[in-house]
Amino acid sequence: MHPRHADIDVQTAAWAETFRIGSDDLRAKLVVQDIGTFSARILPEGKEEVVSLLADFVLWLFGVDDGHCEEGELGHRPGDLAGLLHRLIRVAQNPEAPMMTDDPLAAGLRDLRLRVDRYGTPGQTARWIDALREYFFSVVWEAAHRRAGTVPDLNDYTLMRLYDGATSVVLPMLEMGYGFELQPHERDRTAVRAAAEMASFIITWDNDIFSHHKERRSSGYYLNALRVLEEEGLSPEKALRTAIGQRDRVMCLYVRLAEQLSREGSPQLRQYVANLSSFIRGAQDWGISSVRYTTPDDPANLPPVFSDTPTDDRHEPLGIPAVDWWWDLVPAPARDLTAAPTAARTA
Ligand code: 3E9
Ligand code: MG
Ligand code: MG
Ligand code: MG
Repeated sequence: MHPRHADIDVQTAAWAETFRIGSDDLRAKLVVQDIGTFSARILPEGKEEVVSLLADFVLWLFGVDDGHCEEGELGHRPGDLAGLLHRLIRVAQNPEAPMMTDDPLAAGLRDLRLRVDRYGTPGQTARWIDALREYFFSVVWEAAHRRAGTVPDLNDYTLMRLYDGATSVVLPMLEMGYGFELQPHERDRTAVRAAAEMASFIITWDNDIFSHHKERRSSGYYLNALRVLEEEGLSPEKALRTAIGQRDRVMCLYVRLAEQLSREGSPQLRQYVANLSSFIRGAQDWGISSVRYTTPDDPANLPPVFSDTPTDDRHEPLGIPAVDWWWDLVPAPARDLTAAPTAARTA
């Protein structure tokens, strides 16, 4: 965790008040959810100003995701939501445009954009805005399901979840945090993009597992991997075991791919992969500890520690067409030569 986590957490609460992010009720909840600490876990050795920037940005994202999508009226009106989100993109692109001048989220976004300019390159700023657009696009899809009361199938859900957890929009800030720029020819390599997608999958599947208690009890529509699996006919217990097995299998693949990329890549790529790993771990540590998901009055029965043994370590695609190609990128692990004579012959 970044050593300045406590101060950063206090500053983020103050930032939310200054810009009046979310309704008074929502803001009162967000400011005690350790969002500054979350950012300090994601960037343990990052530049303090960027840790603070990421913390404010994550709080802002919850202002959108909780305030407009999951708890607000627009979450049931995908067309109107798309309009609002397009206007916000314009504010991020051209903060000087006299638009949404009375809107607190727009004012907060203008401030974030100024700080992104200070710590990022023009290319990183552009990517941050593009990633914001892909996050917005996915929450509009989610809103269409919310309005219809439908649950997407596992393939559609996986595709949506690679973006609607807002994980990809954090990635440019990881580079800013450590003051480097991954060059496009490396970042856009299929294997490097796959590593980032795997990190998104793991972070959002973990979130779906940790936030299920909170989400299931919400009065309205909710969507997470457990609900998708239950909708496909699994019992709640089997859905939980399946989701954990899926994230473990992707985690095993991610670990192998991360090693491969770190071995063959530039120093910047090594740093990027290390950042993805810190993001995964930071999201886990925050997810099991924040009062967002569990409180003494309303415990979510989350694990206090993590296992280092996967429940499922098979090097085998999950049967989700949108991501099954991930397994083509990494050779299967060498078999244990002592396990069985057949294994020894084929190894
Ligand atoms: C997460 O999904 C929604 C994002 C907008 C939250 C902002 C967080 C990040 C950008 C960092 C990634 C961290 C994650 C995914 C926790 P969801 O299920 O709506 O989050 P919730 O907290 O309500 O379970
Ligand atoms: Mg959400
Ligand atoms: Mg949510
Ligand atoms: Mg969740």
